[in-house]
Amino acid sequence: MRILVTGGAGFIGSNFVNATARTRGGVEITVLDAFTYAGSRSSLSAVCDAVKVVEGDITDVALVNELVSGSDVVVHFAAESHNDNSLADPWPFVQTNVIGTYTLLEAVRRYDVRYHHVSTDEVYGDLALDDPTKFTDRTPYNPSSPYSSTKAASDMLVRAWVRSFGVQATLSNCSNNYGPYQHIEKFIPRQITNILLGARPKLYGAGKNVRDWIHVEDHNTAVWRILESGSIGRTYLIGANGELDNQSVVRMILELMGRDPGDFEHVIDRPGHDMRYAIDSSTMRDELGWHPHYTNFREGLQATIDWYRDNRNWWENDKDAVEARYQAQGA
Ligand code: NAD
Ligand code: TDX
Repeated sequence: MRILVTGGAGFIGSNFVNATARTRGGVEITVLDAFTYAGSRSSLSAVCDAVKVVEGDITDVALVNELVSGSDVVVHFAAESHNDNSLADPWPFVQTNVIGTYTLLEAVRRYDVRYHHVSTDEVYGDLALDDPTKFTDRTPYNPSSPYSSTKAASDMLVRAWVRSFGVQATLSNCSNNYGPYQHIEKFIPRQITNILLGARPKLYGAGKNVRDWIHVEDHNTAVWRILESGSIGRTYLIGANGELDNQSVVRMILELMGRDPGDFEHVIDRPGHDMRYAIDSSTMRDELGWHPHYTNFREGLQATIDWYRDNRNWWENDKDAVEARYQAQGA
């Protein structure tokens, strides 16, 4: 199988490429990545001999056509992925998430190539803290931020290309991922690296917002299960029953790193901040027989802390720029 992985140098994509190269000998992997601030060659250093890496943009029609025509499957991870950045400057989100997805869809349509679209639970908007329901594939779309609205738009394009043109596509909407190689602008790595450098973790607002955490490797085993057994046109929700409020996560990180669990600061809240995400992943479990492996969040978090402690050279050159961006936002 020849697989084209867009965004394969980012957080989830690089974990997908590393795991695939390690465990699936018959798969020929090509990565297409623009190496924005979020992409890193060093995330692929363990597999660089086994993987072809192409630096390029998913909106480049000629390049996308060339790479898609030589592939059996496309797995589309590439995106602008950070909500805070989308509030500061939405345009790259429209360009990459909407036009980029459109460009890939036109290519897989032309060359009749199987396509999997990686999306987010944020397309469903948010839930109240006391809402007993969770997101399902029947929950109406109601995105809040420029980021989530462009992901929602890209999902709609995929569904239309399936129905109108018979494109062989599946979709997945996953909850918040954590694990190695996540950019330090994101919540968990930002707090771990702050503590490693002697700074205090920063909690937006009161910190009562809830995220439904899943280990990145579990997300990726689910993507493989969908590629192998999913039904064309279907949307699969991926989650691991990992709901926790942000303040509890910060306290756990501090405790696991041997610090006072109350030693964090409250900073200005994110505008339009979604309150709670929660995924009902029973279709993945009951129909596709997928189950998450990392069911103990505390253990997964400890391993993630150890990874950032042991791989300082992977992140420390980015830290000043990331914190300068936050400081400009008051966060
Ligand atoms: P990331 O920001 O870490 O990585 C994105 C990658 O895409 C980077 O390597 C970047 O260089 C590349 N890229 C960006 N624009 C590009 C372009 N125009 N052309 C080619 N490459 C480009 O993101 P991530 O957290 O790994 O997320 C991957 C996917 O998973 C995204 O589609 C995201 O919406 C989705 N997702 C993420 C999460 C999460 O918790 N991180 C949860 C659910 C879904
Ligand atoms: O310093 C911080 N302090 C803080 O309290 C940061 C960076 C975040 N937060 C809060 C905001 C959120 O409630 O932590 C929570 C998680 O924040 P992010 O890591 O920015 O993730 P989120 O906005 O939930 O979106 C993530 O999950 C869904 C990914 O970035 C998206 O790509 C994915 O689609």
